[in-house]
Amino acid sequence: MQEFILESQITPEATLCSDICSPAILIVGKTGAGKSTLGNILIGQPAYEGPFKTSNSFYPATLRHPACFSHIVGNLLHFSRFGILVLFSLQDSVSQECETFGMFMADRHLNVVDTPGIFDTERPDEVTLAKIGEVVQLCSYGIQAIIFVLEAGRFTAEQEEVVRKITEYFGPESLGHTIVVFTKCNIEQTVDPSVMSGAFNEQLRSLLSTVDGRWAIVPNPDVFDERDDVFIQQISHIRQMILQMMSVYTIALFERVRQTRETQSRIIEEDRTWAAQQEEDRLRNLAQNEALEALERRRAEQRRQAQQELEAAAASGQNRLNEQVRNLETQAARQRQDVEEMQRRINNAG
Ligand SMILES: Nc1nc2c(ncn2[C@@H]2O[C@H](COP(=O)(O)OP(=O)(O)O)[C@@H](O)[C@H]2O)c(=O)[nH]1
Ligand SMILES: [Mg+2]
Repeated sequence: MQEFILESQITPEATLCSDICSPAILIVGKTGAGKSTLGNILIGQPAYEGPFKTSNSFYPATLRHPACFSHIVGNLLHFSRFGILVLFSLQDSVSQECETFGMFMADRHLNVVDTPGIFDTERPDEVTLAKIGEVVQLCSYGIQAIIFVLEAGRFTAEQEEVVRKITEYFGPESLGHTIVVFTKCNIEQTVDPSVMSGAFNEQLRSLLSTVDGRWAIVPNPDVFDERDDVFIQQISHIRQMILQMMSVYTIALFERVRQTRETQSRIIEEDRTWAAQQEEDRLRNLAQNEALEALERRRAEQRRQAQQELEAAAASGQNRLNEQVRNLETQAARQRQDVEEMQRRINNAG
């Protein structure tokens, strides 16, 4: 039987992503996986009406929380400048930012950070990861745990891609701080997690072994009451795993991962620029050679034409000369005949 951990308590100075003055628990995963719902449950608040806004959140509920209230008032003022209150825009803007709420868990103060979803249709993953990176920079007390939220069911190629992207972003060491949790499980799986694990496929088993088998089930709040033993037991299991992490994933480590990633990106970029330059040079040389060859061909053609014209001119000059010679010969023959005729007449007259 698991040892139950006392309900956590949301701290009065709950904040929206500022001043993260204790170790953080990052909740990451795909949009709609159930991250915000889990965030609320972890800080001991109603699943859909806690300060983390879920797709089910309704504004009057969130307005009850003072920290959300000030944030929302800020948004209202912003929108009211245009003379219109677009309430649903608030939800859009809020869900795309990281949100943080502090809490005590077994006398330790921790900050739960809900992050925008990877694979969001609204914006590219690079932007989402950059947002997560910004908030991680604020976690000067390190990251106690990264909770990876996956929807139960077949472990899809897309989920595998989410895991790859996040692991690549946080670096391989982060796996030592990762807990995989499954949402949207059925009653049978939630009551008896071995039903769930019995159906894990090879890829999922391999992922879970990289996180030292840290996985848990988030009970469906639509089915299980927060006071239900199954609910308490599963959430306590998650809290226990969080608290059992020996060290925090420090920002220095994240910084190193970030620098390595940036160096790799720079090298890739430099390689790409170099390859592009090479290609440009190759094309320029090719163009130059082709231009030279074309010039050479044109000159050869000009020379050939000139030669032809010369020969044609010479040939026509010769013809004209031959014609003149023939004419002269004809004239000479005629004159000889005339002389002979004249001679004959003279002889006859004599
Ligand atoms: N069936 C089921 N639905 C859930 C569960 N957790 C969250 N949801 C629903 O999934 C939707 C998205 O939840 P939300 O926490 O906003 O997801 P997020 O985008 O990852 O923050 C909401 O409609 C929730 O009601 C769960 O364990 N089971
Ligand atoms: Mg959310």
